[in-house]
Amino acid sequence: MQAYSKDELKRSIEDYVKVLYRKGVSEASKKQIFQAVAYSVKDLIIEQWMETHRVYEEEDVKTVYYLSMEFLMGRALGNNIINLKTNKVVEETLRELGLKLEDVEEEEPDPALGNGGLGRLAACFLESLSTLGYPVIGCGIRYKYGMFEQKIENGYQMEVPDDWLRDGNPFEMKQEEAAVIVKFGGYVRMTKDENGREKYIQENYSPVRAVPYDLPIVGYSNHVVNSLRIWDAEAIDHFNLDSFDKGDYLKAVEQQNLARSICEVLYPNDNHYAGKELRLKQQYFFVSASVQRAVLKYMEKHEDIRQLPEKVIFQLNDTHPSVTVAELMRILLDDYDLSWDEAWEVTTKTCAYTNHTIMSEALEKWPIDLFAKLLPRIYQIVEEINRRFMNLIHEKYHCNFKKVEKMAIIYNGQIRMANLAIVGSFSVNGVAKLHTEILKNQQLKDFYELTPEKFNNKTNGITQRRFLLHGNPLLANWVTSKIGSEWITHLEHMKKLETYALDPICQKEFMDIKYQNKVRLAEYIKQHNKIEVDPNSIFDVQVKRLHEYKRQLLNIMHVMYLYEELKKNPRMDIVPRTFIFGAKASAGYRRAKAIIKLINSVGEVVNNDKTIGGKIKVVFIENYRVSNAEMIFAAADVSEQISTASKEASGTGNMKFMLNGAITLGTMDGANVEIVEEVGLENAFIFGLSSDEVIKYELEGGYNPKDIYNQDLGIRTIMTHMIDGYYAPVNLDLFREVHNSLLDNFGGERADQFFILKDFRSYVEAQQKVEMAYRNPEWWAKAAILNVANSGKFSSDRTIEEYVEDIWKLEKVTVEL
Ligand code: 7GP
Repeated sequence: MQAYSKDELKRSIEDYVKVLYRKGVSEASKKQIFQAVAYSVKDLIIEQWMETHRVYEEEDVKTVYYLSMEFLMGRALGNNIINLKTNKVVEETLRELGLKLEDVEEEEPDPALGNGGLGRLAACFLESLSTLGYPVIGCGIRYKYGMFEQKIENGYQMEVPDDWLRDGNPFEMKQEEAAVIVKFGGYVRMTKDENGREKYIQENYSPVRAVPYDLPIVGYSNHVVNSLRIWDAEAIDHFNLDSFDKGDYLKAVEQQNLARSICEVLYPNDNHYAGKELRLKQQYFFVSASVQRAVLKYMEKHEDIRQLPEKVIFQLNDTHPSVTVAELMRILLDDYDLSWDEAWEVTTKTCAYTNHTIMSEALEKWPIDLFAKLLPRIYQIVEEINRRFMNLIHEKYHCNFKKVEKMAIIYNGQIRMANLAIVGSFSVNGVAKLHTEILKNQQLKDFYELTPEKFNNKTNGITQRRFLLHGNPLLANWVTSKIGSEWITHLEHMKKLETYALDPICQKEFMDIKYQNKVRLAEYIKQHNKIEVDPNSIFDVQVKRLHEYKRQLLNIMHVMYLYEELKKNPRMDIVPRTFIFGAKASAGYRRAKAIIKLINSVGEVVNNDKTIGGKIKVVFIENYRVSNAEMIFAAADVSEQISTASKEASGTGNMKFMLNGAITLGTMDGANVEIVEEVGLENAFIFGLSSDEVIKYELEGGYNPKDIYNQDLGIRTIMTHMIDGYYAPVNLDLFREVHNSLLDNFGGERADQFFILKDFRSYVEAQQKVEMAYRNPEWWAKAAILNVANSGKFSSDRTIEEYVEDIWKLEKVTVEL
């Protein structure tokens, strides 16, 4: 079937409700209706999915395998029906059944197989690849529990497991016949084959069965459906167990447990490395399964494995899948008998690596003993890669020890995954211009000097299908009414909106839409937070993972400052402001959790202080995730992008805000730099140290925040209120660590390492400019429209075309039905 009429869809929903739940539509719960609708939609997708596969087979296409530990997909139903262009039919059919599409969409669990930027970027990329008609397989892990659900209790974050598969996932398809075995542990035995060639055989290992589940990635209105392939681990069938034959009961049970544990849970760290053994198991598990499958698939149609790079690319999403380099080598050496040089040639033409952070605490390093024990054959190969690479370095730099220290893959008892990824890849890219420059000139300087041709920039992007068409239908329709619908697949067309930016009628229409979206968010806040916020106030929003470098602390300190000013002068004339936060903290990140508590404590005091007449409100949105993000972006006036310059590799939320007509208040960091380049400095609020200044201070060992503290009464007052019970009457120590971190060196950590006090006054000034600007409605409307109009560059379609052109070299396909 190609499309549904309303009657057909109605019948299909009725059938599914009956078959799945033995019920009629009127008796079914909303959740059951969601399942029935989703299955009906899947029936439409299937035809296109099969046809896409057929074309891929027939044309023997080159495919990119996008290897990622995280895919933060967000809900599928709403976007699938938009991309299938069947949303109107679904909406009307449901209405006739007495249901609202929005309510049915709300029943879908929000698949959260990712933490933040890196995982969401992967999701946008897959959607763009389908929309542009390029062959991709997203390869990841089918975590049983995704990102935890955040509950705020008494101002504290609590983590609740996210059992997203409880009711089953209607869109997924288990692919039993594509299962492969992944081997852990044991030892490697060397023998010789009949030609006297050395062979390495892993023995006495623990096998795990990797079974893929495929999810459809529907392109926009082009019949292309790619797959996200997420792997689940199963124990080997008992009766096939070697060890059972030998009566090794314990080993059999161990293998059961290994399989059970691997895909149990997503590690909730963002921009931070925890070094857990289970994490390495996860990495090797999904990498080995994906690479094995890719090679098997290739060999179905080709004779010579040495031509693999003509049809296959492995794109490594950060270093989490870096073992790909060694796993591919293993397969080429051990299974296909290539020589080392031949295998290395293939590998380094197939792998490409993207770096997503310069934060040093995110650098993955594995202790040799742990690594070698878990992956004995892979370790041998990494050692050999390192040995040969070190020879090269010694030769080139005449035994310069500094070079060895920086560039070695194995050093100081540890395996450095970034170095492995760089050495094993033909392409290394950063995710925004500034970030790539910092990689080349600082972080990865030595590698850049050795192989400059590998380095390139791919500024991130976002999909406008989800973050405007689905998330903000009012604005999407308005844009289409002005400039037509080409923007949906060619975001650069937004530029045509510029001519409307000065038109008073258009300005009013635009601001009315913003207002309605603010009303929608205000209702959500009323319902979830029991706080009344005024849709006429400025919605000033910071939503992203909680991290010190992202400086939510700077934001809330400004709120504390403003509150002090209001207390001193309750009649002070300010434009009412609603400060909106949303952020999950990694479960083990103590200081981040304290900052969440601080935000909530400040909110508690400010929101309930009658003397300030409701001029400022603070709202912390619980359980920030893709689904509520879509609504939040649509309602924002101010986009807070205030990371310490140099620390945010790109940011992608900044682009989503811009697309929805929020104005950036930010530092010259990550992709903010390019946002300003597009929209103009006059249509953004920029403040703070530049990345060069930050880097300079860091090289000098930091700065002394006490100088600022001693001179600035405003800062001193709010800091004192962190520890005098003003916001934490029962426990004066609650925020002491946060407070002290701004003033004192501690352990190896510099005082105020993220330059909060240093940037504070500049931030306050920028906030005052925001206030002034908002008082001029014409100016604000114009600037907001210009932000939308100049967001064209930030479509992930543009980013993907650049990857295709410079790195992947894929051909576009067309799928006809
Ligand atoms: C993030 C970066 O922090 C963010 O700036 C960027 O926009 C995003 O990747 C996509 O490129 N990094 C992570 O989420 C992360 O965990 C460590 O990086 C591996």
